[in-house]
Amino acid sequence: MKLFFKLTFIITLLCSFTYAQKVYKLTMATTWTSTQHPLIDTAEHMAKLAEELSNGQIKIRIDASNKHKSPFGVLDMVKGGQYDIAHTASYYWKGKDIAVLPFSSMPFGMTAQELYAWFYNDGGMELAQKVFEKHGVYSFPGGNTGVQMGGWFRKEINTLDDLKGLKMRIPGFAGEVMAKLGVQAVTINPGELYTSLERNTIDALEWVSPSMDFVMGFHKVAPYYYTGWHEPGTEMQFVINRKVFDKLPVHLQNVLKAAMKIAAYDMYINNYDLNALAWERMKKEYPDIKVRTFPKPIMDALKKANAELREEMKASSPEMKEVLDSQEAYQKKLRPWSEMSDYFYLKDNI
Ligand code: PYR
Repeated sequence: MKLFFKLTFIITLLCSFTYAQKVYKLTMATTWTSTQHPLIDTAEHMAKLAEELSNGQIKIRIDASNKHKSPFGVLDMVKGGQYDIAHTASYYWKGKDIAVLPFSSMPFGMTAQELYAWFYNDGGMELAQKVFEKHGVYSFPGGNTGVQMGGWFRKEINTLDDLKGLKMRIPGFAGEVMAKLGVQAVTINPGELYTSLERNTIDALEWVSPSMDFVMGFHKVAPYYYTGWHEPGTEMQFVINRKVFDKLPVHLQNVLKAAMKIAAYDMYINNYDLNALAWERMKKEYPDIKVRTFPKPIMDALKKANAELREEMKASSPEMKEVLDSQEAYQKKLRPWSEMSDYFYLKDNI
């Protein structure tokens, strides 16, 4: 009998070793501060999903930028192994590599649905891995803002001359386009936007749209709120250190991919809701906000500068050419359907 109990004990012990699941503790740095919703929520949602879907095998600790103090250093920190993952936006790395720009958003480019279709159905994801390989990371979509507003301006912009010399926070390709029209375009990290506008370090800025702009209070300093042209569907980004990802068991790699995909799409949906609610409140509580669209000569000049810049960038980087050509061809293929569906529906029902 004693022997029977001993054997049962040994078998139970062996079984528990066999089935004990290794826990993988990962770290994530965000470009956002801990109060920048819904961006920070997307990072947290992804971490929670990864833990739940892996049955506790993945645990991700998140450090927001107020902790690690380097909002625009997160790509380097993931590459260098200080963090395993970052939640950020691809276009912040344009100074390192121009070919990263189209993975966020391009002026007059694809909307959120179109961009997601490109990522998942037309090779966008594979191109992202090709471009980001030299940066030591894998790159995945990290949540879309939808169409962004053109920004907050202290003064009304009536002519091209009004743009000349204007110091504006505007990241990505749009910053380059604005620069062609004489704007002094700068990229200021998200944690310092309000102070920069309030202290006149800049004359204008664009951040996102009502969901994220309202809480920042920009309307108290710069009352002109312009409609968008420059970021028709901006995709955030998860980057993961390649060595860390490659070492994970395949089922956990798949869990992470699923968690990122769900978190990204959930942000897109949630942000739509948050935008509508915030805009309703803004109109009611701050009727002095003046919504404007850039006059046609300015829009025409922006389109011309954008087209010229795209050709210049293609000539300067074969990788940028490959990504832009792929997006251009796909946008051309999708637009007749976008017109037939969303455009005609909304045009007749607003
Ligand atoms: C921006 O940095 O402007 C974003 O839209 C995230």
